[in-house]
Amino acid sequence: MPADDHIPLTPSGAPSAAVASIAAPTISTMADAIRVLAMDAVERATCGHPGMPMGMADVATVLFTKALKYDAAAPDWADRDRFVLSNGHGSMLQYALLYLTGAPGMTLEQIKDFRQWGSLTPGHPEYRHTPGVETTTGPLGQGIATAVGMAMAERHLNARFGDDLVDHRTWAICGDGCLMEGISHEAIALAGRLKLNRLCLLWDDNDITIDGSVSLSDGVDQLLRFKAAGWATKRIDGHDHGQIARALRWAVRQDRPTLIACKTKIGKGAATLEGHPDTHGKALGKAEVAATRVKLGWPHDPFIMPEAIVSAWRKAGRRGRSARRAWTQRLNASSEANAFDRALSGEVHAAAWADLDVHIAKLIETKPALATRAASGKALDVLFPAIPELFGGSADLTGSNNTFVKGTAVYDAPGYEGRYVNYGIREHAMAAAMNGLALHGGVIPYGGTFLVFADYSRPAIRLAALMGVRVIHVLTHDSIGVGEDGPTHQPVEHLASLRAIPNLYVFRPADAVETAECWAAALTLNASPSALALSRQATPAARIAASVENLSARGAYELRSAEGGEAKATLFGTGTELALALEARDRLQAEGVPTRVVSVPCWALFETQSPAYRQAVIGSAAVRVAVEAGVRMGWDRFIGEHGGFVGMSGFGASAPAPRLYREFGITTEAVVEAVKARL
Ligand SMILES: Cc1ncc(C[n+]2csc(CCOP(=O)(O)OP(=O)(O)O)c2C)c(N)n1
Ligand SMILES: [Mg+2]
Repeated sequence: MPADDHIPLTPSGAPSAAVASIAAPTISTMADAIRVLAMDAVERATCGHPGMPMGMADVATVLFTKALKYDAAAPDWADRDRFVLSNGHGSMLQYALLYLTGAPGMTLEQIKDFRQWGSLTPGHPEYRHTPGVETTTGPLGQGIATAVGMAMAERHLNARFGDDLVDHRTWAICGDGCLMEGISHEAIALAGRLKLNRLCLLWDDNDITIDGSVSLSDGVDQLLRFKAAGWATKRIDGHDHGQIARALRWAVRQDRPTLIACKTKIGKGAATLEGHPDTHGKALGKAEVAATRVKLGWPHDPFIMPEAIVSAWRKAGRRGRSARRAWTQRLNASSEANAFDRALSGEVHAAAWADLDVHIAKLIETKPALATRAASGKALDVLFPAIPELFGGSADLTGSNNTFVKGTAVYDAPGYEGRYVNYGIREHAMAAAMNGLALHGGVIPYGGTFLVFADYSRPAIRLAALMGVRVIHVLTHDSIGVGEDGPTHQPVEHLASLRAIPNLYVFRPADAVETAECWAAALTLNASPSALALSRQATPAARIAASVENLSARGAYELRSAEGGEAKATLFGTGTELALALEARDRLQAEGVPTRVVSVPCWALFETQSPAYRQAVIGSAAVRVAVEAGVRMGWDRFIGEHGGFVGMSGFGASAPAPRLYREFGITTEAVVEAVKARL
């Protein structure tokens, strides 16, 4: 770490003298600039969270002026340190830092427009929206687990490309709320087990949450908790710049992840409200703001930043420039440059598609009856070696999820070269860590669990969709086909509830060919997460004719046309129930009812097709029936209000799968009957 002490430290908590500070900015006056910006922006917006930015201004100032490796003008520099604000309600801390250090586009105007339509300064930090924001935060705790994923990616890419190209850290700030959320438990246990020593968590230990004192609801010894999970811990005064700087240097030396408990006062600097929960989530008010200016010795009007302070901050924002230039030279000289750039671009190697085509051609020829989870495993056998960025794992269901490709090294300390993560029974942290892996770049994460437990990952899946990151969820055991494990393990509403998430592509392939196609489609969707719903039980081959096109990527397509005249009925099906639709069609055809079958592996992709294509696929047959072993919600889009639906209307039960299908009436006969009743 370059020694960079051009900015003098001031004694702990010493109030800064306005005039002197402007002549020679100190850490104190630079931190006060954050405080004032946060307080004024919230005041102008009439809403927001001034307390956290004011409380953590000192820690953030020391971090950004002395430890963080970054070049504010180049927020996409691949070897930058990552900074995550897990307690995203403190967004003004991040915006103030971005403005002061000189991040692209972050002007004072943007700060004035805090929380307004179209500004770069939304209520909570949003990835893709604001250059320099590494991840979307706001749902407390997510940022911690996302940071774990970033730190995981860094170590893996370091193993692959070496110190010359990958050698950075992940710093995350979190609050009491983040630490109370269950996801923190999963995430810190995983990080501790993996000995992610490039990860440092700075806890805003202010003893305050919205309802009042932390002690109202929590008495955990957090240091002990982190220690128990394998972290190194330290407690400091979060307003003592010397202690902060020493703690950051200490963190860098540890052989495990680090927690720095920064004892702070929420709303530090506020005239009368310092330490008060009222500073958490509302504007301080005119009188308090004025009194705070006096207390801080800050004579400037709102949104007037003294030249000297801005210039000291801009200098800090350039601290990493020479390191970045040296890095660029190393990259240009490296024999790995192409592979590195390609990995970071997220582009899938063309060879993978060729290999997958061969695989699909073989499946068309051999027509295996396979569980789609097994078909997924076979697709991965082809894709994994061809795409060195694929980075898999499972939440302790590896054998069930078919996520492990034989011969793959497991990701672990000290080498981290492996590409398979034993996430443990931690669906939520797995999903959030996968977000961090994808956000970091250079890897394409996928991870497995049962579809029913997607509920445990849902908040992170939602954030992936909101951020537009490619994360692939392998969700097996996708219906009552689970069988004997019973209704706790049988998803019924999950397809509908996942399909409701914008920008999440839910795939439910019907056979081995569709499964391979869905994998290809998911990998191609590089600004969206995907969820592959896969069966436990075997299902016959539905796609028996070769096709040059990836038909699943259309979302829905006509699999069998009607014979002997215009179609009187259209049957829609997904996953293992498509086979029932196909059998029902044969029976109806035999009885003289021309019937077509439409396979619907991905609703969301279907919605992206042209109106003419969609109309043609839905067709004009008078009778429309859908079959899916889940709830009806959403299917009226295909079958209309009067269409027939063969599926579930309540929870499942514990019994062998064939019996369950019979008992719940999801059968070929039921599909045939649903058609006949409407002819
Ligand atoms: C998952 C989740 N639950 C609830 C909230 C609403 N919320 C925002 S901040 C907060 C209190 C957080 O306390 P702390 O992290 O200590 O923040 P501080 O007041 O110290 O800034 C709550 C409950 C949220 N953002 N996310
Ligand atoms: Mg707090």
